[in-house]
Amino acid sequence: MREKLDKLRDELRSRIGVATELEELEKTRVQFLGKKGILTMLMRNIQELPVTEKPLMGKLLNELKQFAAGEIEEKKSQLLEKLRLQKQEAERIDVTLPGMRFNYGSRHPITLVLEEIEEIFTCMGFQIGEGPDVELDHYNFTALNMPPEHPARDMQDSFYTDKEMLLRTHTSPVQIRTMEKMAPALPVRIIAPGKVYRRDDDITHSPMFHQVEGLAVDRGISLADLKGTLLLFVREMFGRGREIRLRPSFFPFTEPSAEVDISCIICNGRGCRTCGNSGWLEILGAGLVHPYVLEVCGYDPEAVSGFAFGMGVERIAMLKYGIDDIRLFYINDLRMLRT
Ligand code: 2NM
Repeated sequence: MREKLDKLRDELRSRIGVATELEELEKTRVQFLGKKGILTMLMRNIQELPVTEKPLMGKLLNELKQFAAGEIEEKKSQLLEKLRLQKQEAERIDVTLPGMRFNYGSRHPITLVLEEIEEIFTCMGFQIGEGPDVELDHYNFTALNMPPEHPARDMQDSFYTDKEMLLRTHTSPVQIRTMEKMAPALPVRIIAPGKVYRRDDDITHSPMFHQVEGLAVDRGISLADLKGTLLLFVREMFGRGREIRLRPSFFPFTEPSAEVDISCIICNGRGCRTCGNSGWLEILGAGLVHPYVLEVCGYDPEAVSGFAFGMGVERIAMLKYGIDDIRLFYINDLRMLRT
């Protein structure tokens, strides 16, 4: 019997020694210590032994059971520790690996140019004015010296929403509303940035685009004030060396009126494809506010005068960023938003 226990102890030792998995170890435990395990059975059999052997065998068997339980428990914690280390290794984070790249948001070129124009004019003392995109034709046309029969009011050119309302075709109605509200207070110095709408669609025209218009009204405002203001703006916007020239033109709401050119930002005036070999780029319309417009708005054209100008934001952004099709601004091409 003693030899048998020694053999069992050896077998247990080697079984535990080779066990590499928890399941394997558990199987061994059940085989030796489970309800029907070898050691449990032997314990029961002690009843049948001669009374002289019982105490010794009982003692030896108990020792073996305790030994088995202790060894198995120890091996179990070794295996658990091994598993824990494996798991930790597998989950280890390499903090030296490059991080995930985010797609940062950025501002659209139209927004950038708009903000740049606003910054330049607010630094010169202009306020920013706003108004509705859907306008009364009174503010969009009539007050700007375009009476009901005027050709620019053609249904073919504008988006009317009903008989006397339309999507504004320029931001001038903001200037009209501002003068109307302020009159007869002086001076008026505002710019009106925003969306405007015209029935037009090709590589240089979009049915919705952005304009900034400016207005200054005071006693003694002259063409010289207009030219000086625009020269300052152009040199801030396009660079110190820029020149401008004013060519006579016509708008119903200004008299006299002018188209304003800047020396070509590509060739510096020498002549290139962008400026059509002329050395000049047309970027603004301007003039002295027509006496009729001042009068409609509540100012005395005998006592005050004003200059006004307007520019297309898309056209400036196209020149500045070398974009050749206006529609590229509106198709949500992400390249527009990468710096
Ligand atoms: C332009 C050209 C010339 C203009 C005139 C006015 C107002 F309301 F004061 F009469 N606002 N903007 C104006 C003048 C706009 O855009 C090419």
